[in-house]
Amino acid sequence: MDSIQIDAVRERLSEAKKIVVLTGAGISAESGVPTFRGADGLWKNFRAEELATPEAFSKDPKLIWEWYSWRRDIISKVKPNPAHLALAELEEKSGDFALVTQNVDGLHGLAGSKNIYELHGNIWRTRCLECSTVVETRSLPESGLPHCNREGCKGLLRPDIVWFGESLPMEVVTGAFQAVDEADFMFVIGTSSVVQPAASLSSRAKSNGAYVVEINPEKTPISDMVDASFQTKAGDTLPKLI
Ligand code: BV8
Ligand code: ZN
Repeated sequence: MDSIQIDAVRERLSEAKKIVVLTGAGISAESGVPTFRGADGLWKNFRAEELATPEAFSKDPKLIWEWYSWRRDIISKVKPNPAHLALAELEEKSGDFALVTQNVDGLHGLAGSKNIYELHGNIWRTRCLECSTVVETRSLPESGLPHCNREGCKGLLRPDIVWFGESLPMEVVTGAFQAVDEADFMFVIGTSSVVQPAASLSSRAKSNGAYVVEINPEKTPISDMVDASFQTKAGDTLPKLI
């Protein structure tokens, strides 16, 4: 990775008025959380697209809760990595900063980030199918399915996560899109940029004149469109830039 590009991006970053960051599963990879489409992305040979749907849940809620409890177990044992921490530090130093994440692992919040838009929900929250109450549910029953403990309601709980085919929470989308529309600098870190509408945010920022920087060891559909692309791990480059 050439130091000229590092200096150029550091320069741009220091002049930025409104910074927006989009992250995906890749930023948590160095914490030990499997990504969705990487080599370690499978669980019992299922792909996320087959499990993360309302149809899959209504067909076999036990299987889907097994998948989420497997992921919860992994996430409960990991901690934020230098990339998460660098973003929290950048927010501290910046005036106007927004972090838009596709991740549901909550690691950005643990790292100290404040202004976070969780586009796809959060793995630690559950939502009742009957009364729609959303609560943080750290532990799941040893056996059987989790049910609502609100007075008089016995509804089945589902993860408070946006599945394929489901719309994203309006207030989160509105806030995230506004941050992207106003930004003059955008980081896109650790995402394969295939899942919509998150994947459209980088070109949206670019068309508004923002300087867009991608950090991803692999090329993605946006790599040729961005202003600077570091084909490295987030943990290697982000701390150097910040
Ligand atoms: C919606 C929750 C409509 C699950 C997730 C065609 C057919 C069918 C559907 C569609 C279609 N075209 C568009 C759609 C819609 C669909 C979609 O985009 N499908 C894709 C697959 C084509 N989108 C939706 O359904 C969305 N909803 O559109 O609603 C609507 C509108 C109005 C009213 C009603 C309905 C909902 C999308 C949300 C789905 N939920 N997650 C869960 O997490 O349990 S998506 C899932 O993928 C995760 O959230 C994940 O965050 C997201 C994106 O993946 P990435 O984060 O990018 O992770 P990935 O593994 O792919 O890539 C990791 C990257 O990191 C890699 O590039 C790798 O190189 C890099 N990396 C690895 N190590 C490092 C690293 N980078 C840096 N450092 C490292 N160390
Ligand atoms: Zn309920």
